[in-house]
Amino acid sequence: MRRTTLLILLVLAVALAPGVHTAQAPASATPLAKALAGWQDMRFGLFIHWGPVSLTGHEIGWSRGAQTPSDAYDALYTRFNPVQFNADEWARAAKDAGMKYVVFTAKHHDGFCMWDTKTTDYNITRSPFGRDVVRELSDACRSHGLVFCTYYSILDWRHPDYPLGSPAGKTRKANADMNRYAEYLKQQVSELVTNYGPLAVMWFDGEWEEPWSVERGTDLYAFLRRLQPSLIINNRVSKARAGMEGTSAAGQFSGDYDTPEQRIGGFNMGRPWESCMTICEQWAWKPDDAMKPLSQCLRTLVSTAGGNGNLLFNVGPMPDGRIEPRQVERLKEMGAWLRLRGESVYGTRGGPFKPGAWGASTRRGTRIYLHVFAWDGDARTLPAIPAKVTRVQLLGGARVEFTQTTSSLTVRVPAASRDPIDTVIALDLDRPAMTIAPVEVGSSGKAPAPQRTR
Ligand code: JFZ
Repeated sequence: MRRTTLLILLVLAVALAPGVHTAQAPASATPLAKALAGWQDMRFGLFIHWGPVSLTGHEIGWSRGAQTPSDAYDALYTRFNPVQFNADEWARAAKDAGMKYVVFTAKHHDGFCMWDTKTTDYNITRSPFGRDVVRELSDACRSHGLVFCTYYSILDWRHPDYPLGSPAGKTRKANADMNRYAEYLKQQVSELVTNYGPLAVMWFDGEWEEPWSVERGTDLYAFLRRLQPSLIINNRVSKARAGMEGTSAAGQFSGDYDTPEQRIGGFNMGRPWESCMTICEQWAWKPDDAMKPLSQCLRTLVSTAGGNGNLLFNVGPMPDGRIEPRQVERLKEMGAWLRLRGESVYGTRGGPFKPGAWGASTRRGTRIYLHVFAWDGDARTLPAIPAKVTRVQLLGGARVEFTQTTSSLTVRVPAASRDPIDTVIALDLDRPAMTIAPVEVGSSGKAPAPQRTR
């Protein structure tokens, strides 16, 4: 009897001891987990692709050895003098857009360094401009309350030690040494983290080429994790990414979050993700590039948040250092909308209704925000949820007619009260919104019909 009691106590003690069930300490305790949750709360960031290539109007990195011969490309920096560059204006543009963080191309595939680095002379301080752009931008971001992050290309088509070259990694260099290159890369990223940090995110890219490996990625990740325990590192540090979908293969080392490119990522409550997307078509500046209409910009942001992702929205500043005025204007329009509707985006999580042509939903506390794009007359019907809706309001005021049955929810808003881009409706529930399992929304607005066998 006494032995049984002791045994029970022992089992209980082991079972209740922290950290016994999971391999690590509770996720919420680590600096990384905290940083990731805070980064998810921000939801919207500015991506900036810039360098001497803006002088040509062609794509950064990719145009080397293609539209621009490599020698000419590599000499562009000798006449790069963007005298109208003003980091405060860039930071203000991000701020006015309602963005919370900035990711800047410290080094793209062409290998040119936009900071004052000791590792190579191929950097901005050797240009006629002579100013440390990463320094000025990181300072400006901090003084405007924005979080600063760097983009860094693992591949470097110009560096003699990196085995592949332009165009697009299709040529091979004779005396390359990948081990020596990996040391150079580590010195560079440690300069960025140490001299310009703490950074919120190290946004790697260019991992797909053959010289990079999971082993090198794992080593680089550990190296950075030691330098800054709270640093968020995207999945392009490793090799697990499945093309432009940007999702990582399960069980493979893949950094801290997924990176769908030029598309809205799939609904995912489990793994953090961020869609990167251009405001026009090219990453770097291109004259008269086709700019996305405001409705598309906002619906992209809201659908991303509705799928539980972040949006990293890209501008390519001009060779004189300014962001195109029409792009600044578009960003302002997004910010104006967010100033009125931001509570339905910032600090929310996606779901429970999965995004689609109908709209999207976000949630926080006991509230669900419906973002309705498409109406059926004055109505939007959605599948039932296992919660009682206690109050319904249109963000911005007007009355909403609402009915809840065992099989569906319907909101009705007259055209005059709807926002042609996104009508946001707050549903207050009798329980925490995060307890509700994800709900598929069929094209009719009802739950999709059961799959028929063909
Ligand atoms: C990459 C970069 O190449 C691009 O310039 C930009 O920085 C973006 C955010 O990330 O995107 C890619 C990567 C690979 C291909 C195309 C775009 N590819 O292999 O065709």
